[in-house]
Amino acid sequence: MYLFDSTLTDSVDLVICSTCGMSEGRCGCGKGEVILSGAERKRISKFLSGMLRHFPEKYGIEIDRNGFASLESVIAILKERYGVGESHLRAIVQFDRKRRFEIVNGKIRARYGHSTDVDVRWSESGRIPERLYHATSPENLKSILSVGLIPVRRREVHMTEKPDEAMEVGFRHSRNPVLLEIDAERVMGSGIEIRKKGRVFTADRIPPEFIRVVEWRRR
Ligand code: HQG
Repeated sequence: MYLFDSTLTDSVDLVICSTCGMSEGRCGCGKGEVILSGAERKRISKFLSGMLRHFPEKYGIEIDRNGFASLESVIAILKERYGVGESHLRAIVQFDRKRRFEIVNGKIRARYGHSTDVDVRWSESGRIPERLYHATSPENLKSILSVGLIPVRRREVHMTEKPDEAMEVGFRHSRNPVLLEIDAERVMGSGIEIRKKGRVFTADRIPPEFIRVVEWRRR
């Protein structure tokens, strides 16, 4: 039995201070200024996810084969829509708890979650946990236990190391999600690649024999 205890949130203010630099919530000396409220930060982050993962053409930005857009083009759009600039974008990226975005050499991309045709077959180095978690709505269970986890509308299946983080996702789909444990070691042993992308782990598919339902209740 797994005891669920929710603590994750990205809706804390982002603060800049001449002494302490950039921080989340109050800075060390307390003199910092809020550059983005928690709500603004969340709104912009959701917009970025939508644009970089699903609808770049809607906003006229070009995404390369690896999912990168020029930082300049993204900043221009954020300026127009939200009146914010590069420092705001960098703060959003830096403090994102799920490490959703990555800035490299003047370009930005979403690490995961795509529905568009970008090359998703890359992985950060680092350990792949032996067990991974995914939570879903109860209506999906029968199908998942029969054909496995498939990407549905996205390019990959998404999993997390921590059951709590999977449950956060599950609650977006259902008030009473089903928690699934994936035997990642056996998945990889069967020749299916598992990729690490920030705090998220992805695969092309997870066959049903490596999936088990975990009972849970609130702490
Ligand atoms: C389900 C968010 C029936 C699957 C999250 C899920 C994640 C099946 C839904 C990331 C199935 C797809 C992705 C099958 C899978 N039969 N249903 N065979 N196989 N499904 O939104 O994992 O916060 O595409 O269980 O944190 O919920 O936005 O996937 O319920 O990391 O950064 O089909 O998006 O990231 O739903 O979420 P989604 P997801 P952000």
